[in-house]
Amino acid sequence: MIKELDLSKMSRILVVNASSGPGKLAGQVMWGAWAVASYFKTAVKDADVRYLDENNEDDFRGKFEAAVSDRDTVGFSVTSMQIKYTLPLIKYVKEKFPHIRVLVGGAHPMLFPEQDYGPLVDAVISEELPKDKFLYEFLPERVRQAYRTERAQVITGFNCSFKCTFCVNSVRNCRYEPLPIEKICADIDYVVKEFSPKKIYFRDEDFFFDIEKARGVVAHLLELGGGFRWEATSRVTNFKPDKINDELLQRMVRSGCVQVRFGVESGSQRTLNALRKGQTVAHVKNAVAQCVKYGINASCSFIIGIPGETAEDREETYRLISELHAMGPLVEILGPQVYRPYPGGKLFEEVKKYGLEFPSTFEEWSGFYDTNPTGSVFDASPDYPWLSQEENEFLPKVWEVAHYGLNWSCSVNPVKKAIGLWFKRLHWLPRRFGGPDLWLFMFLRKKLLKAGV
Ligand code: B12
Ligand code: SF4
Repeated sequence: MIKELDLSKMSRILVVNASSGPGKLAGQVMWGAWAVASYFKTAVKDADVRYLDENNEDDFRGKFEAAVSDRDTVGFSVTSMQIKYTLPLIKYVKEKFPHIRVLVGGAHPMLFPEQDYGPLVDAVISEELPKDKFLYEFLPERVRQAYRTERAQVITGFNCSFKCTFCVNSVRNCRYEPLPIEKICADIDYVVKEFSPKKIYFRDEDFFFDIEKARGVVAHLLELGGGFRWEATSRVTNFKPDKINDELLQRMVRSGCVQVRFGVESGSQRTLNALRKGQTVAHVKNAVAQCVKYGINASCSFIIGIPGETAEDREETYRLISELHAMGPLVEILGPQVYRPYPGGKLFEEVKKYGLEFPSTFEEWSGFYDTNPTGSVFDASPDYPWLSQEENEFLPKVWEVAHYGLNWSCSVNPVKKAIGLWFKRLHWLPRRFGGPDLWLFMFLRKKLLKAGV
């Protein structure tokens, strides 16, 4: 048992997952906090456990204040980006109810167990709690709604056995952990019965790593006889004769598979090797071609702006993007997004050598993402010392050109298609990542998105 976590002192527990940015991740499942609430509910005798996820509640603050008063323990699940939104809640608890025990756990405490968490935090849990139960009573109504109308999620495995340098798994002593097939099948059955979803996303860092498990899931879906589509994430290296072969691909399609997501990252073999991605450009082309052959959408995500990457490496990425895009409308390009050095990962340690400074206390972390561009996904204008001033300015615009110029150019909507072809000809092909038309388009697009159009 984790020594700081004395279950005998806990009875009325609140588990909180605060926001990670100004926008809410509405409809998303917060697996860590959900696992923790479920664990407390089953491990603590007669426990009264409540669960609040800011992403999925209206009037979160009001509900939080109402829920806190009669608790003896409040546990916060924190990634580094959530500290800013978690710290004010911790301060509220300790000011009003100093007797309540405040726990923090999650990605940040796992990465920084020795950091100074200040006098308000009673226990820092830097280990995983058992994650074998996800009790549906804690699933927020907004997530239930997303399960019914957009897509449901079923977790099929945890972690990954690879050690890509930009990923948290490179500094965690972890291996891929599949969930038992009986458990996955029971979960699928429950989700299908309860939510009648149109689509299921199998949450797994590498769904096909354990091919027997993946085959078991496909067999179960075939037994169920369809009625919904499904999607999953895979490494491209799983597409080989003894794993995802033609026979399995046919079964996948018959069972409703519509999308496989790939972390392609780069078209430069040099960069892939530097990232220790354990894949070749040939693996990427093969996996995407196999998906296209069977009518499965291949979603390919890319990163640029990685320390050590040259303009020629980037050009190789653009060329691979063009080549995959030319395979047809089933290929979706995600990014290329500028590398963001989130804490965790060997590359994060590398970038410190360039002089980037990161906070050393929990309190300091809470202000970090206000001034540091790595916190925001799309609006970031980085100031990375390993990039030139020009690169810092134009690299964040590359995804805009790739998305609108390539994905939109295949759209069935004639307006989107026309805009897409414009961007493809005038921006993507000449590699022109700027200009007044791009600025105006993004300005209008943001306004329309904000207005909900
Ligand atoms: C699935 C996933 C998501 C999902 C769901 C997130 C969630 N909170 O569940 C979505 C897509 C929403 C998501 C979004 C984001 N993610 Co994410 N995500 C992951 C991923 C791949 C798996 C997490 C997971 O589900 N694990 C399974 C659950 C059961 O385990 P767990 O979360 O670790 O929780 C266990 C322990 O931490 C502990 N624990 C957790 N909370 C608590 C609380 C208490 C009180 C206690 C005692 C214990 C405890 O017990 C849990 C059970 O064992 C991880 C990578 C990884 N391998 O961890 C990245 C990861 C967590 N994500 C990350 C990032 C950066 C993001 C985003 C900021 C991305 C973005 N730019 O928008 C957002 C922000 C989300 C947020 N809430 O902060 C980083 C966080 C880095 C950091 N230093 O904090 C990670 C580590 C990936 C990376 N880059 O290296 N993500
Ligand atoms: S990036 Fe993907 S393949 Fe690499 S370690 Fe992380 S989860 Fe595994």
